[in-house]
Amino acid sequence: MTKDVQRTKTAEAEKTSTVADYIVERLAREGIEHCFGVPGDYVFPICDAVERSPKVKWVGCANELNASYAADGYARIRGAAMLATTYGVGELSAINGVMGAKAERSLVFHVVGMPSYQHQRVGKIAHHTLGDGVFGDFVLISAAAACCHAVIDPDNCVVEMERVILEARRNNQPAYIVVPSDYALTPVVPAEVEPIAIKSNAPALEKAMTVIAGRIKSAKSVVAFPAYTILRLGLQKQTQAAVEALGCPFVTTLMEKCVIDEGHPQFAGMYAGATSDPEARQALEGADLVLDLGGVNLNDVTTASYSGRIDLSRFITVGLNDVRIGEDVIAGVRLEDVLTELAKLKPPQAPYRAKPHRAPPVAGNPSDRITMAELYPRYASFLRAGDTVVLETGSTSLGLPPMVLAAGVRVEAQVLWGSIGWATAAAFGIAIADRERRTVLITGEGSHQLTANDIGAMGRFGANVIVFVLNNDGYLIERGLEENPDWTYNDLAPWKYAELPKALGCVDWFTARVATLGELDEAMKAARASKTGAYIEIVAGKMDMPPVLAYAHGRLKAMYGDTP
Ligand SMILES: Cc1ncc(C[n+]2csc(CCOP(=O)(O)OP(=O)(O)O)c2C)c(N)n1
Ligand SMILES: [Mg+2]
Repeated sequence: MTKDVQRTKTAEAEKTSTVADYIVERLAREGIEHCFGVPGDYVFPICDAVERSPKVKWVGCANELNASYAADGYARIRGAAMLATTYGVGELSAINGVMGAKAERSLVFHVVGMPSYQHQRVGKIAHHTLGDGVFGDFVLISAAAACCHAVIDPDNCVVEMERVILEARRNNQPAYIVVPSDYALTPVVPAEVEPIAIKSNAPALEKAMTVIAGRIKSAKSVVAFPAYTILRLGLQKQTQAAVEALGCPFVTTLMEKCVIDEGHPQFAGMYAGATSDPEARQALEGADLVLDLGGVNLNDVTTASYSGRIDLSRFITVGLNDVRIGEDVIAGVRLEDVLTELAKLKPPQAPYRAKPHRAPPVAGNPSDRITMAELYPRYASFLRAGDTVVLETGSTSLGLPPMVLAAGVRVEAQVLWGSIGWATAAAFGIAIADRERRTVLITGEGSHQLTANDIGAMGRFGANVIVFVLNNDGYLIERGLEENPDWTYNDLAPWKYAELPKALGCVDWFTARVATLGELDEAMKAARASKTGAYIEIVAGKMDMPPVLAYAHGRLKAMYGDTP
């Protein structure tokens, strides 16, 4: 940051009236234009500052959990998001979503208003506390869901905001900013801040590149393995340039689906353990050198229950802030800088050419009942350039990924944290973050029941999402695991899903409940044509599951019996 910017910052602090205004304006400078949240008296000063701000708009959600998911979705597209909740009751409801953002490296600034310093100082018994005059407990809980936190007062405001923003940016994880309600209304004390740019340490970068270049040269086969963090940091173009300069094949797991278009000639396919695309499995497991770009998450979901044979000693892992080669760690190296350096390599004469990946054929008769075998190819042919598809945990998050998707489709899913209900609210945040693209939500009805009330917020804020709700009469992904598929805990209240948009205040949405392929095809056409939101309830068989799910279930049962 230049001296000019630094001076501007101090000047801004001086002319900004309150701590609350400063926090909002400073976050606006991070590119944030919306604040998701639910108001409450302790956080009123922040809400009021948002209302006053010409840069940040308030986006009210039905509850704090939804707001946290929406903020996560927004941050994935914009690079950062703002979430505002009240003390205790509000922030604790948001924790699952903020913790998920931490797990999946999505930068949410969680701003919370707490009881006034005046009341804290004399130990008043206050609402939203345990009635014991203790005020710090919830701060510790919320802080655990962030990578850094600050308790703001007028004196530390400028310095602490810089510190948490820097740290949150370095890790691309949430920051928790809590401010007592009286301090929020107090004028901020100007301070000189020494800005620290996020960049690599030059000798460390040089050392890392020497090691990487050496390993590339000596390897008989190289594969690039871009991580989900590429999406979070918006480094897709740089990654593609690096992969093209390397000329090697690249593979992705379902966490990075479509990070580079699946039609790219170097795309060897999706890696998912033993259920991988065979070409992808060979490219990854057979490679002498795996260039992990961003820190791929090899968990039970991405590896089909650890079913592959991955040799981590062949990995070079380029993390956000370091490079790991076996036991050696080179710290102070940024992922984006490594990508830029890799892109300078001279591409080989004959880069890798993968077998072309084809979208599966759409089949079946119009009068046929909808089956998973026919549904997923239909989703694949429905999705097109400019769509951002948001996948929910459940049978859908495993059914869609094996489908090859069109160029220009973006996929978002919460694969590691896997908290159901995420996709509905995250789709809302994603639609708010980018109105140029069409957001398409694909969810199971059980997950949808957790957060469906913010379909109302989609209508209210003109977020024209296309929603597909798979109604298979319960929690299929769980039902399939059980010895007895009739255990009642996988049953649900039989909602009339297609009636929800109207009941929740969405005006002129296209809605349909479809049970045959012909009805589905017609509804898809109408949804695509709709200028408002669209909502399609798909009625499907109770035990009809996509093949990958059937495999994963068999594998889990083999590993754990009936208690995963
Ligand atoms: C917050 C949370 N609670 C519980 C679970 C466990 N869980 C994982 S998937 C699932 C059911 C999903 O059902 P549905 O959305 O109907 O999808 P289906 O598999 O039926 O297509 C449940 C309860 C979870 N992942 N997250
Ligand atoms: Mg279901």
